Amino acid sequence: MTLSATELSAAFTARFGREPAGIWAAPGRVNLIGEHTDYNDGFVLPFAINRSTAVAAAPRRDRTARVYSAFGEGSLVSADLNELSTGSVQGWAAYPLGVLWAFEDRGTGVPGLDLYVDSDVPVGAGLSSSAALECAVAVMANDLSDAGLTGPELAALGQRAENLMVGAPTGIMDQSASLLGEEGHAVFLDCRSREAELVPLDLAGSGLTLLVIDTRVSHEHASGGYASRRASCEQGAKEMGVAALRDLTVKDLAATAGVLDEETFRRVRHVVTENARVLAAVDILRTDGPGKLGPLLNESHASMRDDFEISCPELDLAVETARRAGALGARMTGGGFGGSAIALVDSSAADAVTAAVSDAFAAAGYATPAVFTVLPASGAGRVEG
Ligand code: GAF
Repeated sequence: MTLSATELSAAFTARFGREPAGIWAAPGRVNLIGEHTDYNDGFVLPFAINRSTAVAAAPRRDRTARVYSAFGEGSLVSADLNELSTGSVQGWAAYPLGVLWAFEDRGTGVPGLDLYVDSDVPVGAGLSSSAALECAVAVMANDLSDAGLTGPELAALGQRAENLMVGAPTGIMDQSASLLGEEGHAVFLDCRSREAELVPLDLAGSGLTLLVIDTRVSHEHASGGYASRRASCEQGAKEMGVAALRDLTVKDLAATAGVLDEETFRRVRHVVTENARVLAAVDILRTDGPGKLGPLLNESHASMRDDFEISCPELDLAVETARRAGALGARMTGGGFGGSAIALVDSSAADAVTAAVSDAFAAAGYATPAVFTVLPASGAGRVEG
């Protein structure tokens, strides 16, 4: 959130003419490793970041939901809770109103609401600004309706809002990271069983910095690329006779090559090897610590660039330049086709890597990237004070 709790409360009052009942916030996420594995029932290792979306809220006596976002020129969207149905809201308000719809749709009634949204999670940067907004609304609605839903249940509601109201066929990773994250930890999630485990990720204590390089190339999950990769994975699983690509191991790949067409084989190879890399990364974090993750990050990027084909020239330049300037490892993070790369660096090299990436982008004629540090932070909840 960009505003303090006091400022957000005052902004709510200025907009709606009364005090909010409370403020709730949910973080964006960086995915350390495990890309496009979540909707294949696989493994992911994201962490909640120290950038969040906050919602000041107060219940209303009627069935109206009004949601205001200060983002851009500011906009207020109003809807009748009784009229919400899949696809009935367009634009940014589909995320918050989609969550309220998902509550109602499962039989958990929510009150009419006034909401004021504030965020410092960059939009379109692959850091899950959408999940942050969904999860902030989800924890708020959970509290104000006394529903008592668990983090995994709220994550599923956020995903449902995104799939059915927004129309983006995304998986469960982002909402899980935003809800289940803890300071100093990554969230190791089995997307089939939905079991989550916190794995220590002590960057500062290891003398490391994790840089996010936002290429400013915007991505859009509701459009073609993401959905077509998901369709290829489902096709591959079907042709291999498994419920999901999670059921294939690296040893199965040789046999797979003879069955699938060349492109589907590469899509499948990415998911199967990426799952293995997540498991290896968890082992490394538990034994050697984050300083040894570099090679896995690099392999993951190559797999996304060459096999899954979801990188872009700006992401590749960010990753290659960061490595040449001394990063231990780097990869694109998130859904791809733009957004951000991450670079794991010795803290002493952070400035040099940042400068090298900025220079390389200028030399290539690309927009100036935003390069900043993130830390593993706590998940969504009520903001005190
Ligand atoms: C996006 C989606 F929302 C996630 O579910 C996940 O599939 C990710 O892309 C790729 O790993 O963030």
